[in-house]
Amino acid sequence: VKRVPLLAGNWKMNLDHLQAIAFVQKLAWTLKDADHDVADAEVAVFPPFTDLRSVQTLVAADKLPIAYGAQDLSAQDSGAFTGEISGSFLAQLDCTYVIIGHSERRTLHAEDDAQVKAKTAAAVKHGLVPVICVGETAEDLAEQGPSAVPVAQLTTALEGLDSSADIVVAYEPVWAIGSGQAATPDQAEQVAAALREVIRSVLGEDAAARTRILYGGSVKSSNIAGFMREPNVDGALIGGASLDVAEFSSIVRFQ
Ligand code: G2H
Repeated sequence: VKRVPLLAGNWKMNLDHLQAIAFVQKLAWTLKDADHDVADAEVAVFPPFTDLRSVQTLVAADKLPIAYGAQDLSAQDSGAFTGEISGSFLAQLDCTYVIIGHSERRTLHAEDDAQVKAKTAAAVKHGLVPVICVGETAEDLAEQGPSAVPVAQLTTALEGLDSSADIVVAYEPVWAIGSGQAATPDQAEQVAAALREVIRSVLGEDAAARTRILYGGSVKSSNIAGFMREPNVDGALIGGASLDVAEFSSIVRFQ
């Protein structure tokens, strides 16, 4: 199975609606100028909710080779959940993806593995591809080694999913996020291999072979190639470095 690399920009709470339009247009021009082929690497952006409608319009109007998704969703379909966003709303905006369980959600919004599991199920139910984020803190790393926490997080998130579910997994060691201190390609590979084993044992061989596992945490144009050489790393989730069109474009063209 050939897994098409996925280079995904997590904007976090950056770029308002006008900035998002300018960014996506400029990104599309840059990729076109570089003759970027989506068969070689898929490009996705994850803007704030309030930008998604504009991004949808822009991508659809010019058939841009840029996928997009949201940074979170509700585990519920609808109802009295003030401030929450349903997966059905995201599906109507033609989102392909939705990030689930980013460490900032886990830490700042106390999202636990049970919620991540419920949100993963909701995403799949609404036809969205969940980008399930897992990763250990520096403390976890010191106490339990590199794979234990991400493996446990992913095992819970995948419980009850159909083996045909289309998912993406992002390994983001918390100590590497926004710190400038990325994991080494070796470290990323070791955990990605363990996560692929989890997918194999919970969802089966086909799912393990086709599912893309991303590395995230201080990825930039100068270190992307090392990660992409690893057999179990199929792309990256990029925060800070995805907010600059030139930098993000050169990450996308990592070869
Ligand atoms: C990790 C990553 C994107 P950054 O949060 O999800 O951010 O690349 O800024 O470390």
